Amino acid sequence: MAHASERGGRFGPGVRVRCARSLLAPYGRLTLVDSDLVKTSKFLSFVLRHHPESIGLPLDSAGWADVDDLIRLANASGRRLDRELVFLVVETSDKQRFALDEARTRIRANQGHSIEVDLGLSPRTPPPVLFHGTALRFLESIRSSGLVPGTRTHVHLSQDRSTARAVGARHGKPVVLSIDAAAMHAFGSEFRLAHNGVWLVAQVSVRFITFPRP
Ligand code: HQG
Repeated sequence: MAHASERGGRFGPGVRVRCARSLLAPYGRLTLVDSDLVKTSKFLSFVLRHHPESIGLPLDSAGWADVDDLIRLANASGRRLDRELVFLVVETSDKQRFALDEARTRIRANQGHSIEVDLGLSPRTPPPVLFHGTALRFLESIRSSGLVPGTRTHVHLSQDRSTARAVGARHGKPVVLSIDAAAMHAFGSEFRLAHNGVWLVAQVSVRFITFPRP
């Protein structure tokens, strides 16, 4: 579900599969299908955001893992992985979930962690209004406790309504909340912009949330 929007991607619906095939053709992996990319992306998210220990993968304090370690340990745990597939998933991720360092020897998740990592993001002034996509069934709880990060390290906010709606739809009937980011910032909340355009905050108090009218 978390990766449902991988159906589209920045190359547009359907294009990524053809793209993947042509990119991988020199390696003889003509049978690669879209679901390989989605499955691998989910696996990378699981390992790099949440459970590196599941395959014994060392991450540094900034969340970076050695690509060769990742491939070796993934294969040892029964997950078929090679450099081409890793790079392809990074390059075709619609939400730019992952980053490679310049030498392409290290990889990390751009955001979405539940483990504590220092992404090295400085606090920034946010746009006056940001959006949070959630599901109708969470509204009652959000009205009483505000937005909390749950299993992640941060609450995720989007710059536009349509992105927020897609995020909310992962959980059920989507609802888009408007967040008074200017006021939060004025009251001292720190905002960080992840490399993939997601805004990260520790939490959002109810008083900064505008709920849609029923
Ligand atoms: C909700 C995806 C009850 C919150 C997306 C959300 C995003 C509350 C859910 C990224 C609550 C947590 C993160 C409260 C918040 N009571 N429910 N007080 N406060 N919630 O998945 O924001 O595809 O952890 O509204 O694109 O949905 O994984 O967070 O519905 O950037 O790459 O609790 O994940 O990216 O759900 O999504 P999540 P999220 P990926």
